[in-house]
Amino acid sequence: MNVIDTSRPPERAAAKVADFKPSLLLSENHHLCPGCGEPVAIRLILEVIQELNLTQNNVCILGHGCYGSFIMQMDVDSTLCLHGRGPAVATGMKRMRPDVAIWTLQGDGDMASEGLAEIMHTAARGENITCFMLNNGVFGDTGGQMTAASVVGQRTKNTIEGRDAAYHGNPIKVAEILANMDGTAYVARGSVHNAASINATRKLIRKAFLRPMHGHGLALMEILTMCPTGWFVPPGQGAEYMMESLGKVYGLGELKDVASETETVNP
Ligand SMILES: Cc1ncc(C[n+]2csc(CCOP(=O)(O)OP(=O)(O)O)c2C)c(N)n1
Ligand code: SF4
Ligand SMILES: [Mg+2]
Repeated sequence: MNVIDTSRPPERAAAKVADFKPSLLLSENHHLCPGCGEPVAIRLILEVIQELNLTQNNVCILGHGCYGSFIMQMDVDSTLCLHGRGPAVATGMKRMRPDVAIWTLQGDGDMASEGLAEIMHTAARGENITCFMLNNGVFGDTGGQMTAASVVGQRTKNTIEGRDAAYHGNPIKVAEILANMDGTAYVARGSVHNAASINATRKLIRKAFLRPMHGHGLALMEILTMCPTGWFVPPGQGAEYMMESLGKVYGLGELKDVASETETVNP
């Protein structure tokens, strides 16, 4: 067996042996904060699109949030829409081009607060689109204010003593609501707080693209993402903080799947 001697420094410097960047990602640099989970989630989505052979056959509709800057960094046909209106815009596109994988990139502020009506009506109609909600429990882009998804006790810019259920209300769990609606084909929640969760989330994203492509209905893929800036924690503590707060309320895994695992896409 080849044993690496770790008792002294390596004789040679580490060398890059392969390019791991998905082709749809134009640059590995981004303008988001250190420790932000959104670039990880977006990269995963792009990797799955490539894996499924959908690179020439997908359109992204972005809402408004920090993730919006990725419109300049993804080699994907995309458009921005009004805050929360992604599922409505995606509906129009999908009805015009049923052969194309249409996906929305939204945040919890965008989907659970500003666009709750849009996602619910789109789910009820069973539109064959994939909707992503990057959930960090805050309006990150505007400074970390409370959203409908902030958890009870969570400190945000405008709930500095923590979200109080009696005063601010309880969090709205979009995934749980949609899983109980006719019209949704697939509902799952992933996370990007460590390598194992990233790997598990990749598998969920795959199904979230496949189910609508096979005409089963809408897929909602929620991904918990770190926002150390909005949570007032150092970047290195974001992952732990997330699982101690959002992670306790938002359980990970599949909430609904109407189809079999074996489906593939042949665009
Ligand atoms: C109708 C409307 N209201 C408010 C805003 C301001 N706004 C822009 S981004 C944003 C926060 C978005 O939060 P979220 O979707 O959770 O994304 P995050 O920044 O947390 O990734 C808000 C409130 C807007 N652009 N349009
Ligand atoms: S404010 Fe939060 S969501 Fe926005 S880039 Fe910074 S860490 Fe990411
Ligand atoms: Mg947010």
